[in-house]
Amino acid sequence: LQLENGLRKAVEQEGIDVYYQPQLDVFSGKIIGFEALARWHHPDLGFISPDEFIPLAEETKLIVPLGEKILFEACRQFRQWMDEGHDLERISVNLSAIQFMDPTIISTVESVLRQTEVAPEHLEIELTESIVQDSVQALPVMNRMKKMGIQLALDDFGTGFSSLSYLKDFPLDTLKVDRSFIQTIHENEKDRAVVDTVIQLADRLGLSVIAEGVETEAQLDYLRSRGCAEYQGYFFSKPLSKTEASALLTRSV
Ligand code: G
Ligand code: G
Ligand code: MN
Ligand code: NA
Repeated sequence: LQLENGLRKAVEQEGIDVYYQPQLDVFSGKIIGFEALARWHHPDLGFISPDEFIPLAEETKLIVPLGEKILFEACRQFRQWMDEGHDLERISVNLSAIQFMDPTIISTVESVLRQTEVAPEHLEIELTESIVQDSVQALPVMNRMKKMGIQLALDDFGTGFSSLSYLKDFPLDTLKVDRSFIQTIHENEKDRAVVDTVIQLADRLGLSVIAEGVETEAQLDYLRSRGCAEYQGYFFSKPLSKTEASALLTRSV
């Protein structure tokens, strides 16, 4: 309950920050975009992981106002970077199932894009499997987002109970290969087989692929050898504060 009250306060008082993890072109090494990730520095308890507070925000429905603030701030920051002359393709934002199923989601996204003047093509929404599993509810929302021109990515692909029918039936643009497969590429033939297959499958279906959780040069080399076009991970950078991310962009011009 203490944590819940703290979270409510943090949502009201802008106590939750948005961090940005660079996404890169595997071949050119260019920064093509960022994934927005929520960070909470509790005044007494210190850093609290999103793995802890996002589920709490979902239970308490605080995820709806919190998610809207994160989306707005991420788009506002993206707009600022573009205005500063950085040539980025996208800002990726995670949505939880509760946000996605909320009847206000479409008007929220429309309003944020309008206010921040971000073209919908630059916004990528990351969907979890728990969203797409409820296809009766999710599909119409996905279709409306798609029609608006927003990009849709399936996060943590390959974990849980991913069904291939999602790929066939849903208007997805991108698969995000879960980091669990990337991290043992060099130890585990089976993980290599999964990664190779996801890359080929995406290619055949006309989807983009991004590898998550790339931590070593060897992993990056492997992905390059397999034609995986994009990656993110600690090898290049952990998620950064907006100040750190801005400095990184300025340095890499
Ligand atoms: O940033 P980190 O890897 O610690 O995030 C842990 C989990 O929290 C990941 O599954 C990530 O997708 C989720 N997460 C981080 N930020 C957000 C957010 O803004 N919204 C939602 N819905 N999930 C987030
Ligand atoms: O579920 P989702 O993919 O949104 O989770 C993203 C989370 O993964 C973020 O919390 C981020 O901090 C974490 N992350 C990003 N890159 C790496 C990495 O290279 N290694 C590990 N272990 N975690 C990473
Ligand atoms: Mn994600
Ligand atoms: Na993921």
